[in-house]
Amino acid sequence: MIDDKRLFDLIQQEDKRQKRVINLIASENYVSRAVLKALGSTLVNKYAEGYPGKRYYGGNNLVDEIENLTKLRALNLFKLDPRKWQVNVQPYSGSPANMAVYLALVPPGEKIMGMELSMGGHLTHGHRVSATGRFWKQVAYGVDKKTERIDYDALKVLAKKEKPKLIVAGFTAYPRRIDFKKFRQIADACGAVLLVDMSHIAGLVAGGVHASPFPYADIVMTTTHKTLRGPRAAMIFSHSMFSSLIDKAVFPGLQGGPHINQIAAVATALHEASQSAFKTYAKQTVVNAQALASELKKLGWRIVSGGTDTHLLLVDTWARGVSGAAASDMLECEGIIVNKNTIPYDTRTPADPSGIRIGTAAVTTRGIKEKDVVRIAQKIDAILLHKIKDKTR
Ligand code: DSN
Repeated sequence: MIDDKRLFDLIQQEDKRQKRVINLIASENYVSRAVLKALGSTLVNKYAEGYPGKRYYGGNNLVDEIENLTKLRALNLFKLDPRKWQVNVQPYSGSPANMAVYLALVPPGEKIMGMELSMGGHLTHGHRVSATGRFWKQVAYGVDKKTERIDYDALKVLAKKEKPKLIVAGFTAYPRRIDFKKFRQIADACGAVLLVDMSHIAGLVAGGVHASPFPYADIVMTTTHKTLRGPRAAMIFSHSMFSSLIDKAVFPGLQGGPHINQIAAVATALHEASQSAFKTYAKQTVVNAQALASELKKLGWRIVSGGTDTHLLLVDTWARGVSGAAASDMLECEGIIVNKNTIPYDTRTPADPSGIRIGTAAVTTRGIKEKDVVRIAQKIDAILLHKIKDKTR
C-alpha cells in the first residue's frame, strides 16, 4: 500500500482501466508480476555509472552480476555467438538507444536513411522534429503507392544516389514481413551501416515467427516493452567491431547511471521469452492479427497493404468517411483502445489522419484467440458505423 492516498487511488484506477478495456495499441503489452516486482525492487536505490567491473561507484558487485546476467540472456534468446556479438542493456528506452547508435557511428551532418514517419517510420529515424533530424540529415524512404509495401529496388536506387552513412530498417506501423537480406544488399550497395530497429517485432523474432535480422545487420536495436513483453527499456546489439563505440555513446555519451531495476526487469522478461510458452504466444499474436484483419476486410474495411504478417495492421477508416481521430475516440467510448495513425500517402494530418493502427500483442497476453478477435472486429465495425443502438457500457 502506498502511503499517498491520492496517488494510490489513481494507480488503482489505472490498473482497473487496463483490465476493463480491450487494449489494441500495437506497442503496448501487459508485463508479468515478476517483471513488476523487479521494477519495484530496491535496485532502484543504486547508482552504477559505468559498466560491469568498471563502475564509478562502490557497492556494485551484485549489480554487475545482474547486468552480466541480462546481457547473457539477451544473447542467448537471439542465439548469438558472444565472440561475434555484444549487447548493451543500459539504454533507458528506444529513442536514446537510436540516438546512441547514430552518435557512435554517424558523424554530425551526415545522412541517415530511414522510413518517413507518415509511412510507418519513427521520429528517431531522422525526422526533422526529432534531435536525430537536427544533427543528421534524413534520407526518407516510403512504401510503394500501389502495394503499400517496401519497394526494395527503389530503395537501392535511392541509397546509391544519396550514399547515407547508415540505413535504418525498422518500423512502427509497417504490417509486413521485413526482408533483412535485401536491406543488407542495399546497405552494401552504398557502403552504409545497417541498423535494424526491431522494437515492434522483437517478441516475434524471439518466438520464431519473424525472420531474425541478426544474420544481416551490423547493429540491432530493440525496445523491450512491445511484443517482447518486458519493462520500458531498450537494448543495442552490435557486432564486436562496433561495440566499444556503442558503449561509449550510451555512457558517458548520452546517459548517466543505468536504471538497474529496469535492467533486472529486462532480465526477467528475457527469461520469460526463452520459455516454450512464449513461442506459442508469439504465434498466436500473429494469428490473431491476421484473423482481425481478415474479418475487418470481410466487413468492408480497407486494410493497408491488404493484410498483415505481424502483430499489427492499419485500417484506412477514412475510406468509409471516418477519420482516424474520430474512429479512435468512438472506439474508446466503447472500451476499445487503439491509436489514430497516418496511412501511406495520407491526405489528412497527423493529428487527425486517415487511419487507425491495431495490434494484438496485449490482448493475446490476456489469452484472446481467433474467435474472440473476430468478435472484436465485428464490434469495431458496429461502433464505427454507428450500428450499436443500446450502449452496453
Ligand atoms: N511509440 C511507439 C509506438 O507506438 O510504436 C514507438 O516508439
